[in-house]
Amino acid sequence: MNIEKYKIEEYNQQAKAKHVRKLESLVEDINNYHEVLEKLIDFQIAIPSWALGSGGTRFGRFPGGGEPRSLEEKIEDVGLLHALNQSSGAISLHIPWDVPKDYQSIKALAAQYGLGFDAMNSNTFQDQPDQTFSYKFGSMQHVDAAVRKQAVQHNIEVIQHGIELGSKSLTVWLSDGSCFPGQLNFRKAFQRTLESLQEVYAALPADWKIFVEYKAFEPNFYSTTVGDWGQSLLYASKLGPKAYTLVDLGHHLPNANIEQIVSLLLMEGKLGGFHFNDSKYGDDDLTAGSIKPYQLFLIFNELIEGMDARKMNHATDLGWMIDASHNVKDPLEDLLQSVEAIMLAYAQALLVDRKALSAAQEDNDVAKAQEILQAAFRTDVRPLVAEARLRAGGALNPIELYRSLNVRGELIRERGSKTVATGL
Ligand code: PSV
Ligand code: MN
Ligand code: MN
Repeated sequence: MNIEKYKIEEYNQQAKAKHVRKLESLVEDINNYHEVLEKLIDFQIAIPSWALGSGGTRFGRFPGGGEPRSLEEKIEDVGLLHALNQSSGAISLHIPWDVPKDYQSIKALAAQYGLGFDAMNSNTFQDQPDQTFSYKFGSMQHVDAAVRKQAVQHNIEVIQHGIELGSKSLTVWLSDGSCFPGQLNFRKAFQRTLESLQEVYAALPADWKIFVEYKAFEPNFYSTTVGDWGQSLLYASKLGPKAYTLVDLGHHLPNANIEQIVSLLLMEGKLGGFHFNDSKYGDDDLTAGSIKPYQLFLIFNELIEGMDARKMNHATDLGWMIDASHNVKDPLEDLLQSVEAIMLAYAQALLVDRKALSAAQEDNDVAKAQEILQAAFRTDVRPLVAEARLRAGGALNPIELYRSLNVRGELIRERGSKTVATGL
């Protein structure tokens, strides 16, 4: 399915008067309006291929129908999102779920929708049917060198797929760890993992990055071998300049101060990118901004502060990606909501009066500092984000148009109601 340009324009035409009214009153108070608008237009958030179907829990799964059955259909779905919001210009693939049969035709299809290929993801947390050794007791940390070699080889294959597609990064998330005290020698596990990662690092092209994603728990519940940002930073530092830490918002212990982690990783030049999602309890993979929108804003506040201090390009110097799962919502609607929440947090953080904040901090004026942050956070920036979308050729309200065009109904008609997307 395709959403033709004229349908977006028609929709925008009838929604425009109301939008302009709201925008005008907001713009009066923003002195860097054009700069903010341009940054919003440039900002793109990659969509994970595995989030296009209904997720599930270990208790069950309730698919909604019309899910993508192939890599081609996953690209088509991201194309639909991008047509609507003009902010989802890349897809992130997970191997072996998304092995391309023909690179040229996959690349051509993505280009047709204006999409690029974001970070490639390897998978050594599941056993595949044709695999020689099991990852039951880990992959890169495994006591058996043959298992480690298999995991390294898989990652090198993932890099090779990525090179063919024009991706520039590899994200490695390892489920390695232990379930019980005594199961694992932490030092040996770390060293074996490091050696395995070094072999993968050696296979990276010169212009590639490797992102080391950390996670405190699950599926191992006693220890995780890349368990937190400290461990990830250790690996990334030992690996070299192409290695960075990746922050997935759901991978921390409760109440972790993620914005502070972000600030320090940026200071060290070792923040690589993000997996956006939200959570109340653990790695819940809920819609970004659905539970803790203030936290998302505070993270963007530190991102902008740190990126500007290092003169980094907001849009291109870090990897921005969603990593979410949808148990009860239409996955495409959920992804539109996540992208919108990320854009809103980014826009609000762009409005922070940085000079005044810095002065308040230097004066120990705690109340003033809070007033400054919350003034930005409480600004309704929805018209601003909508205006950026409008100028980029997207829809003023993507979900409203998605529903009025009955996109899901059309996908069910084309693909059927009993489809299962590959992924988790
Ligand atoms: C693990 O929880 C994770 O966040 C990693 O990024 C995986 O690659 C992804 O989920 C999908 O399983
Ligand atoms: Mn993740
Ligand atoms: Mn996760």
